[in-house]
Amino acid sequence: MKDMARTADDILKNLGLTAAELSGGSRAVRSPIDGSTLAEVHDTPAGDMPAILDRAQSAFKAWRVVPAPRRGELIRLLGEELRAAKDDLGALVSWEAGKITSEGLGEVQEMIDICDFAVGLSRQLYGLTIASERPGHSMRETWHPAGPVGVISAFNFPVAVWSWNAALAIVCGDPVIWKPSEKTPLTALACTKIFERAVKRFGEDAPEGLLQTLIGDADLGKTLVASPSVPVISATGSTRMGRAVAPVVAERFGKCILELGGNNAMIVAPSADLEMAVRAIVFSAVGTAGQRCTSLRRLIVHNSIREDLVKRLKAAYAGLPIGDPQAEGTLVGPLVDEAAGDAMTSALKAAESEGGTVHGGARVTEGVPAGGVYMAPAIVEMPGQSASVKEETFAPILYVMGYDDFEDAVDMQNDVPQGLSSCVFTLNMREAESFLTAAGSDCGIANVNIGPSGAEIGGAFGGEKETGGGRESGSDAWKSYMRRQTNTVNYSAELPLAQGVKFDI
Ligand code: UN1
Repeated sequence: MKDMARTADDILKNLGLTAAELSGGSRAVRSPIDGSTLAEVHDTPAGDMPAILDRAQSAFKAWRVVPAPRRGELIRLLGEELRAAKDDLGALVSWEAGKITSEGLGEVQEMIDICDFAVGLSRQLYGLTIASERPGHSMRETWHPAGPVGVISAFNFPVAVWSWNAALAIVCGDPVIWKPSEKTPLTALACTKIFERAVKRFGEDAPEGLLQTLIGDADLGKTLVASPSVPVISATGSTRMGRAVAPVVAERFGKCILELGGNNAMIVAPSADLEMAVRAIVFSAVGTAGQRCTSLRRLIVHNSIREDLVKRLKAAYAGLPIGDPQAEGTLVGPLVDEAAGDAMTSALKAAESEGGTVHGGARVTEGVPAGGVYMAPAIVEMPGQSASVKEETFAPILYVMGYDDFEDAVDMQNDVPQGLSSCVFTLNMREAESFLTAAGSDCGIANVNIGPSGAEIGGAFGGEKETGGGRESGSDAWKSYMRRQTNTVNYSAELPLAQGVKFDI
C-alpha cells in the first residue's frame, strides 16, 4: 500500500521548494506514474545566460584558491544534508522519474557515496614528482581547477549523475552549471536547495554561484555547450545528443566527458550458475523499466542451455509485479512517457520483421495507475544480431541470441556501436579471465558473474565507442575536472638546457 501521507506536495515542501517556485510557470511537470501534474515550474530565461556565465567565472576565481580539503568540507556537509533528505529526495525521484521506491532511495545513496568519496579525494588531488635530467632541477606535476563545469544530465538518473559530477567538480575547485533533463526539473530544484543548505552551513568562503541550475529545454543547454568560459562539459544522454555536443565543445577546444548510449550484453556460458544468472538478468533487464544506460539489452547464451534459460526467464517474467512504483512489492514501474512506450512497440515490431520471436512487450492497463505508460518487459529470441539489436531502445527489451564458440560470443558482444557495460556468467576461469583481457570485452565496464548495471561509485564509470569515452565517478575520473601543469624548478646557479642543447650568448 502506498503511504498516503507522502504526497508529492508534502515531499516538495519538506525539501524546501516554495509555492512560488512550483506554480505559475510555463513548464508543467508530469509524473510518469499517473500523468498527474506535479508542478508548473519557471524556465530560466535565455537572457539570463550571460549573467549566469559571469557569476560562474567570479565563483571560480574565489573558489579555486580555497584549499581543496576545505572545499571537501562543503561536500561533507552536502553528504550530511543528503542523508537527512534521503527519504524525501528518493520519493521525489520516484514521483518524477517513475522509479520504484527502493531504486529512488538507491539513487540518493549513490549521491551520498560519491560525497564520501569526494571528501577523501579532496585531500588526495595528487600530482607526480618526476626526475629531471638536469642537475639542480626538480620536476613535478600539479593539478589545478579547470574552471566552471557544465553538467547535462538525463531523466533516468536525475540526481545521481549530477552528484557524481558536482561532488568531484566542487572539490576540484570548479563551480557547476547544471542543465537537468527537461523531464525532471523538480529533483534538480530539490538538489539545488539541498546544496544551498550545505553552502549556508559551510560559511562565508563559499562564493555565490557555486551551483547554478538551468530549467528549460535544449536551447539553454546549447548556450552552455557553446560557452568558451565553460572549459568542461559533462553530458549524459543519448548518442544523438553527444554527437550534437561534442563538435561544438571541440571547436572551442573545451573538454567533454560524454556518457552516452549503452547496448549492454551478458554472455551465459554452459558452466554458469543459472539460478544466479536469472536473478542478475531480471534485475538488469527490467530494473528501472529498462531505462538505465547500463540496462541489460542483449543475452548471448550458449546453445546447449539456451532453451532452458529462456524457459526460466519466461517464468520469472510472468510473475513480475508491474504497476505503481510506490506500491510495496512492485518491481516494474512505468516508462517515462508515451514516446518511450511507442519506441518500445516499434522496436519490437522491427525485431519481429527481422525474424525475432517476441514474448511479452504489450502495454499493461489492468491493475496499474491510469495515465502512466506501463509495459510488460519483453524477451525477444533473435536469429542473430540484426539491425534493431544494435540500437539502444530505452525500454525493457531483452534480445536473446545463441552461440557455440566462446570466442564468437565475445565477438558478438563487441559487435555493436556502443561500448558501456558487459558481463559474463561462467565458472570457467579461462573464459572469465579472457573476457577481461585486451582481446575480450571492448566496454568501459566488464564484469564476471554479476549483471552489467548497478555499478558502485568507486570505479570509473563510462564506456567506449558511441558511449563517448568519458569517465565519471570514482578512480581517477577527477582528473577530467582539473588542468594539469608540469613544473620545472631550477635551484642551481647554472642554466643547463634540456637535451644538451648549447645556446651561449
Ligand atoms: C545511468 O543509467 O546513466 O551502474 C547511470 C548503474 C548506476 C548508474 C547508471 N550506478 O546502473
